Amino acid sequence: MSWSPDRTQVNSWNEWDPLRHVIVGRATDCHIPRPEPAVNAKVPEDSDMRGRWGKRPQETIDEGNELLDNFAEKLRRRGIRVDRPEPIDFSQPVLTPDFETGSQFGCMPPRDLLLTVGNQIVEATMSYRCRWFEYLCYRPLLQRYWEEDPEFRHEAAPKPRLSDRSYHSEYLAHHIDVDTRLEWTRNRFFVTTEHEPLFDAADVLRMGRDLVVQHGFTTNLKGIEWLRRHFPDHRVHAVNFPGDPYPTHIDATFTPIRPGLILNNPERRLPDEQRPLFEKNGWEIVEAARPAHNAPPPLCYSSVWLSMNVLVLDPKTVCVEKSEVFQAEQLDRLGMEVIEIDLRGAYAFGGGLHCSTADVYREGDCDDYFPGLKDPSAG
Ligand code: DAV
Repeated sequence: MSWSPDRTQVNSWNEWDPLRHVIVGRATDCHIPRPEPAVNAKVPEDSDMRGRWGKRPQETIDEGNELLDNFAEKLRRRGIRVDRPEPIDFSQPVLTPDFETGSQFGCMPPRDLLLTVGNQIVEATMSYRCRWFEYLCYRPLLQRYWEEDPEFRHEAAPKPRLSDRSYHSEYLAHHIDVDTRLEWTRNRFFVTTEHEPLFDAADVLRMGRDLVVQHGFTTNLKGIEWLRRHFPDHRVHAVNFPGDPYPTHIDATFTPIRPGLILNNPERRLPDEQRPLFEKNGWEIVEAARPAHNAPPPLCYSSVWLSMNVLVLDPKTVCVEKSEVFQAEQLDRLGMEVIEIDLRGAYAFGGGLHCSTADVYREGDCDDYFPGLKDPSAG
């Protein structure tokens, strides 16, 4: 069925088909989380966020919101429908029978939480305690889509308990040097255990009939198995990237641009034994350009590799952060029209252009981009 701006329809099978309807997050009331196992594991030893928590400085929130509003407006001017979440009061604690944490996170990166596959949007389990209730910010939108689109399947993965059994206590150590971290992640010893299924939506790349999922801090093998059982018509592939000491989300590491072309972070190379899946199916894996910055902006969880966190609008057009000149040059050379978006001042709230968006509608169907693999429904 074709797209009409007057009708709500949920449909998105991949990361590159023409984008028509998207959610863009907000920085409002965003908090730095209190210490908790999964957050501590992600914050680098030398980060200015260590030992700090509570509401972020209001002037940074105002700047972040202005940039996100401008981004949304730029997309609207290209004819894309843009919806925004409704922040809840993130100063409220999260209290369950299994854990308690004093405040919450925010709703800037919808990509982390919402996994759109065809006519479904799945609320991910998440693995940070402070993000347990984040789905509430998106419920007004998801309920509206549910009312307006009779085909829309609103799904939620089983809420995890996130008791201490979900985290490896070794990661609670006050200081872990980078070599130890690299050895742990090379051996796939991540902060999350296999006690229960856990995944963040931003660990999943949607590539038509194939879902490529990063096994790392925020997604465990049971989370990947949950996705496999939930999407029986898809082939689900686990990947991991040993050079990353803090493997959280795939979208600053492995970025598909269009059918046949994927950028890989040169410091987080896809291991040799995992490359044939792509290379034998006509995908070229290209090393991404260097980031333009030596350090992330203040109070930011993410690495400088948000340079790769681009938003593809269609197979010829891509949004790149304005200051990421090397990434823009490379994509231009690869034949893409590059649209510059000023968003670095919003990175601290949870990521870049891909993180701060979640697909609702992209044109196109569920195609097979890995023709050498057997049909998923053939069992
Ligand atoms: O490189 O720090 C950021 C990805 C956020 N969704 C990184 C990963």
